[in-house]
Amino acid sequence: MTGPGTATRRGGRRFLHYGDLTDGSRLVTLLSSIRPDEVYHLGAQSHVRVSFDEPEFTGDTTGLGTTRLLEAIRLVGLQCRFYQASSSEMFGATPPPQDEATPFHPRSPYGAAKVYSYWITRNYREAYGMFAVNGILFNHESPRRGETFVTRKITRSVARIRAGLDDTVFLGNIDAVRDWGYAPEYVEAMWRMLQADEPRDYVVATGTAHTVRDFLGFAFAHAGLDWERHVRFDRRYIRPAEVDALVGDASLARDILGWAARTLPPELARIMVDADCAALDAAATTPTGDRPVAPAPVPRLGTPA
Ligand code: F7E
Repeated sequence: MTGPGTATRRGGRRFLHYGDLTDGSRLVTLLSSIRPDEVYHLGAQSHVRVSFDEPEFTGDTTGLGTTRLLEAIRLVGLQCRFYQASSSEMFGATPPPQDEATPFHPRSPYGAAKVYSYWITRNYREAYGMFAVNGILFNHESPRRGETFVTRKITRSVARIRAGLDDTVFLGNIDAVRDWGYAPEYVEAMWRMLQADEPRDYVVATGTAHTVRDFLGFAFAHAGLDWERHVRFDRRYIRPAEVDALVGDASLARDILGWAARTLPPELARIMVDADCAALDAAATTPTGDRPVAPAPVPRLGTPA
């Protein structure tokens, strides 16, 4: 909610409301007029590299923004359920596998701000009895992923190289290990957390470990390309402190929520490459002015596991 606003649905229509996580009084007026049953707090300055350049803004939005939202709920007297988008970045330097009992050791202003938000969410649960939960989500991707995050940067480059529009993509540390899942499945996990009988915090992850190098292999190979011919190193993408390895253990989510990841990184890379290639092909055959600006829609979810 640092941008144009929140969405509410009444009578089949969706409303966007302006609001900002740095504007506490606006959050109060918004919540008192919407009176939601469920609040999914996903707003943040969410780019880890950018958080080193804008640490204060990141702390204000990603950290204090959560307190403003929780406090607005409390002041309005809402009985709503609250979801906090906590992050695997909170684990930072603590080695994998990481679960709900793993100690935090954040390695960026973003990770530190998320740790603050995690604890303020728990504090409102314990102090005021709010149904407030932390979903500790590991990296979750889709064709809608922002273009500056590494998976989408790669799949977009694959599409452009395949189309002859580019030849090279510049990356930083390709030895970093991540646990990449498919975002629509993770949204389902978020929803399940708010339907549970008791408020608890959950790790959401696939439990698989891949390097950025692996993801390059999956994405380029899907387009019949050799990534080593097209990838160059650029030190500007190196972070002052790196998170070397994140691999989640989502056993609790499986046992209590009945949730498990279904899409693993090789398939995820194929979904994203296909969407970026299709968007580029559509742009090439659509008259200027009518060109699509968004990537292809994410496929609908099947029956939950
Ligand atoms: O980087 C390395 C980079 O920016 C992944 C956010 O959604 O997930 C995300 O955070 C890895 C890092 O995501 C480039 O150094 C190499 O090791 O895609 P990313 P992230 O930092 O893991 C967590 C769960 C969140 O909560 C965050 O909000 O890839 N890497 N070369 C690169 N990363 C980027 N962005 N660009 C590169 O050129």
